[in-house]
Amino acid sequence: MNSAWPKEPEILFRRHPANPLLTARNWPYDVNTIFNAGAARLPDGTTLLLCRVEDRRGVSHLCAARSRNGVDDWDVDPAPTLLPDPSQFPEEKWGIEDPRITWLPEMERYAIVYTAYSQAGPGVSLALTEDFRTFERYGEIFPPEDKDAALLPRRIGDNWALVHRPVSPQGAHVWISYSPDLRHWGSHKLVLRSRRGAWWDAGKIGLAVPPIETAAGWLLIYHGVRQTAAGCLYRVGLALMDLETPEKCLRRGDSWVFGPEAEYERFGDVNNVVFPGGYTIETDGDTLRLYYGGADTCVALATGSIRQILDWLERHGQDTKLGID
Ligand code: BMA
Repeated sequence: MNSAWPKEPEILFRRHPANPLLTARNWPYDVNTIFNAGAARLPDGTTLLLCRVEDRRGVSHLCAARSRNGVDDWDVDPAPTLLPDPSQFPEEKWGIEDPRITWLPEMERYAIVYTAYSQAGPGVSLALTEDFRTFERYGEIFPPEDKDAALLPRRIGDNWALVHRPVSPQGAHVWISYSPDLRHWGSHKLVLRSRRGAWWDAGKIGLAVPPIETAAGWLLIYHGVRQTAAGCLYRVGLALMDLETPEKCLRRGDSWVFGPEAEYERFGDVNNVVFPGGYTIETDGDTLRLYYGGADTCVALATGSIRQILDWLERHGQDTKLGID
């Protein structure tokens, strides 16, 4: 057989047999759906998922679930952990969504970057926390329309770096911006363009989980959206950014590496969506646990090997700055 035309796709992410891990049925109070969680491994080894919870008005808030093994026996906060606060932050009027969590060693706190859904559209907001019980809100750091944002865990040179996805009439591409203090942002650079035409990531792309630092570069797991006659298809692809100049894309995979296949990914409030928002790394330093929303209705888990993912990018990635369009 010609190895250039393999019969089977290379599997980089394997679904956990316990999927879906969390649904509205696991919730201690009445909600519509649970999905799109950010993730953190706490110092005692506990996995914390900060889930997006949509109430029966359609407005979202965030709620924490903790588990010793990151798979089952979840201890869900008995009431919302972080509610929209439109009296102080009017940009949160229609809810807060899709958190991404980064531990900042310099601040000794977690940064939660989330979507604030305002009457002017979705923007990017930031809060810091030590314990996921009390939060210091920084408010909206990027105005609408912007979302799918996460902080890098350390400064690049003197500045913090935020990967995000502003939308312009020219498209929805991934950008990086820099700040000395997490409040004032500038030096905006285009990182990764959505492709065009028939591509799986044509039109709209966005950062999935916070960039993962590896010896080869920042591993960027992103989602791509394809519009079809039956609605949108959300899939996941890979890119690699330079460690000290993260706006520089070193490699970008052509094909998606994870897409909606299981029933809980194909059918839900929004069909055909896999939407990773958080990851943890197992103690072997290689096994990646990717937590993702399925069909805007549940939280699920897939695991992969960082070594294998980087090897795939080496073999299949295009050596390109901005990708093919
Ligand atoms: C995106 C975000 C996600 C959602 C996805 C599919 O625009 O709003 O929260 O999972 O659409 O509906």
